[in-house]
Formats: sequence, structure tokens, C-alpha cells
Amino acid sequence: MAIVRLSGPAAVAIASQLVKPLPAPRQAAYRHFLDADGGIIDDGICLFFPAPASFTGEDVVELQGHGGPIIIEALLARLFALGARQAHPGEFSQRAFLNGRIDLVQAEAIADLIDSSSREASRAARRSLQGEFSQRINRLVDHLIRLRVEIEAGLDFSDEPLESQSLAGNARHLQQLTLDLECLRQEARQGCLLREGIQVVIAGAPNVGKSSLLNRLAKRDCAIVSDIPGTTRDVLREEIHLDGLPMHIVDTAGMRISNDPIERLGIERAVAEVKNADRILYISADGDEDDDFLSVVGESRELPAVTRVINKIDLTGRAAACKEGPDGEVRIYLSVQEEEGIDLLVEHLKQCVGFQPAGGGLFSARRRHLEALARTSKALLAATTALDQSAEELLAEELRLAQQALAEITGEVTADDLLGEIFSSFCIGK
Ligand SMILES: Nc1nc2c(ncn2[C@@H]2O[C@H](COP(=O)(O)OP(=O)(O)OP(=O)(O)O)[C@@H](O)[C@H]2O)c(=O)[nH]1
Ligand SMILES: [Mg+2]
Repeated sequence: MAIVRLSGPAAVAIASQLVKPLPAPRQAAYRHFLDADGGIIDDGICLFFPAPASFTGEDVVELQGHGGPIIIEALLARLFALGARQAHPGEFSQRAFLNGRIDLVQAEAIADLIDSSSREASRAARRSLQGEFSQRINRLVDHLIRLRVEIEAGLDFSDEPLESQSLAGNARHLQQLTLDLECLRQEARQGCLLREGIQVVIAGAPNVGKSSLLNRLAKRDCAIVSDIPGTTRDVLREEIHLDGLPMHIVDTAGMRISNDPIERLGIERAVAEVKNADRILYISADGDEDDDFLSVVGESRELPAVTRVINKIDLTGRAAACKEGPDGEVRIYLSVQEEEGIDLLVEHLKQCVGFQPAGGGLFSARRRHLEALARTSKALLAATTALDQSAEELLAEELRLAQQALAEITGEVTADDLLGEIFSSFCIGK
């Protein structure tokens, strides 16, 4: 089966040449889809959603036929001849947004719903699509507007000193706003994690059990494991989910000084991966852990967070454990082979990204949203300082900036290039 969807002011005129007569609004009707000479291209169900009560807010006609490449090609050729054109990726959603049927967060949630990699992620995207995230943003905007009205009214009558009562009121109001924003940021971070996941790179000396750990976490034999040091040379990637948290695990070549040119290339790639990780699992074998991690990957001030994993405790008889050193470095003692302590590692990974498996309530969020929320937070902080110093004009300006950053999330104020960027990543027909 195939669905062809027409949207726009000419949808009715075009469709009326193809299906005769056009069905009553929102009622499915069986129709022939006619060629220019009255021949039948295909037959099936036709639906008509008049503007503005359609997905895009425009007249929409939907043709549901048998499909098949030849029939679709003929149907499209007929529609193009009548003046229709192929939609751009995401154009239906973009039109829905431009016509005020959905806001930008909801439009993004459509793409996230389609792309979601787990049930949890799809549930979160659905919540965003239903407007839960947008409502939270809008509530903050409403509070901000109320506060701005108070403060800007005070500015207009600046000869009269503000009563201390209203000053205290404004301070309380601003404090509450800041708290609510931080709550929302925390939830948005979770939503973003759920959507994007984290990149965890397994690194360490040869033969310590890196590939064995990858296989264990992925629950399948994706990497070759052998007792010959230098087994893995290429970078291997696997996607797993920990209670819905997507994790991109990367297994790398064991790091050592090598004369083998291919192994050296593998090690170069390993170092590059390590620098791109959200977290590094640096593995060594129990009793042999004095290898210096930094000397292998090179000095870099911007190295991602490291968890030390000490494998093969079955050989030393040590108990599985998760220990935090005085420097804050976490060491996890485990045995991949005996499947001891893997659960400690998994818990640790979830914990260090601050992921709480959602009982409910999570919505999907993107980096773009997090950045805008961070800007809002910064502006509210500056506003608090301005309020303390009775710098009312500065206060008013920071509150304006905070509101603007929030409005960018739902798309009330957005640059055209941002819209282009967002919608072009959609698939065609959505
Ligand atoms: N005793 C014991 N052996 C292990 C354990 N984990 C892995 N091994 C063994 O250690 C050897 C090396 O394992 P790999 O997973 O290939 O090690 P690697 O770190 O990927 O090695 P390279 O790819 O060469 O860098 C294999 O013989 C594994 O069976 C463990 O927990 N205990
Ligand atoms: Mg390996």
C-alpha cells in the first residue's frame, strides 16, 4: 500500500481532476484515481481534510492506493502535471509549524518519535509531541512576563522609589522562576540523554579483556576475543540500551608501542575515539594496573571522564567492588569471564550520567533545547545579581533575554536558517 498526501491551497483543485467527486470532509470514500484521458491509474481510499482542521492547517487530500513503483510513478507524474510538486524533507511538519498547528518542540518530537531507538525514547517523544515540554516552557514564559510587567512598570515611574514590599515580592518571584527552570533543565537533560545516549569508549592495554567486555555488554559475540595480545585492530561499535538509556559502546585496539604498521594505525584510531568519548572505560588486568593511562593517549586537558575497570579478578581471588578513590576516580573490580561485577559497572554508568529510568514523565529534548535553557539560566542568574544591586534597567534587560531564549525553544522567535536545519533532517513525507 502507498499513501500520497497533497497539501496546500491547490490541493482541492488538483485532486478534483483525479478523484471524482472529492469525498465529503473527513470521510473515507472508495475512488478511482484517474489519468488525464479518464483511464484508471489505481483505485483505493480517498480522504479530504479541509483547512484549517488538518495536520498542516491547509487543505489536505490523501490517496491510499495499492502502491508498487510503477503505479506510484504514474500517480505522481499525473499530480506533477496538474501542478503539484514533491515535498521537501519535513515540509509537512514545517507547514504545520508555520500555520501554528504545532510548535517547534512538537515538530522536532515527530522526527524524534520516528527515529526513537527504544520504547522509553518513543514514549518521551510522544509526550513532547502532545505538548508536555512546550506547556512547561510556556508556563515559565507566563511567569516571566508577569515579573517583567511588574518591573518595567516600576521603571516607568522611576521617580517613585519602589516599595520594599514589591522589591521582596519580585525577589521571591525570581527565585521561584529560577528553581522551576532548574527543574525543567534537569528533566530536559534526561530527555536529551534518552534521545542521544552516551558514547562509551573501552580502552586499555592489549589482552586485558576489552573486547570480552564489549561482547558481554552487547550480549552477543561481536568482537573477536583471543589470548593473543593485539587481537582487535579496528574500532568496533555497538548500540545497547540500559533501561532505555542508549549507549554507543566502542571497542578499540589495545594500546602499546608497536612496530606493526597496521596495529599502529589501529592504536591511532583508538586514541582518536578516546578523545571523542563521553566516558572512557580504561581497563587493566588485576595485579597489572600500574600502566599509565595518560602516557598512552597523550596529554590532553580535555580528556573525557574516566572510569578505571580492573578485570580478571577471578585470577587473583579479589571480590567484585566499586570503589571511589580520594581523587574521585572510580575503580570497578570485576571479571568479565565469570560475569562478576558487570552489574556494578552498569549501575555506575547509569549513575554517572545522572540517568534515572523514567517511571513516567520524561519528554524528549534536544541539545538545542538544552543550550537555550542554559542561556535562560544564565540570564536569570544575572537578573538576580541586578536585582540585588537594585539595577532595575539591567534586571529588565536580563529578563527580556531569558524570555527570548525560552521562546526560541518553542519557535516563537527563530531564525530561518535554524528552521531549515531542523526540518531538513526529517524524512520526506513527514
Ligand atoms: N581469567 C580471565 N580471563 C579473561 C577475562 N576477561 C577476558 N579474559 C581473557 O583475556 C583474553 C583477552 O581478551 P580480549 O577480550 O580479547 O582482550 P582485549 O583487551 O580485547 O585484547 P586486544 O584486542 O588484543 O587489545 C582472552 O583470552 C579472554 O578470554 C576475565 O575476566 N578473566
Ligand atoms: Mg580486543
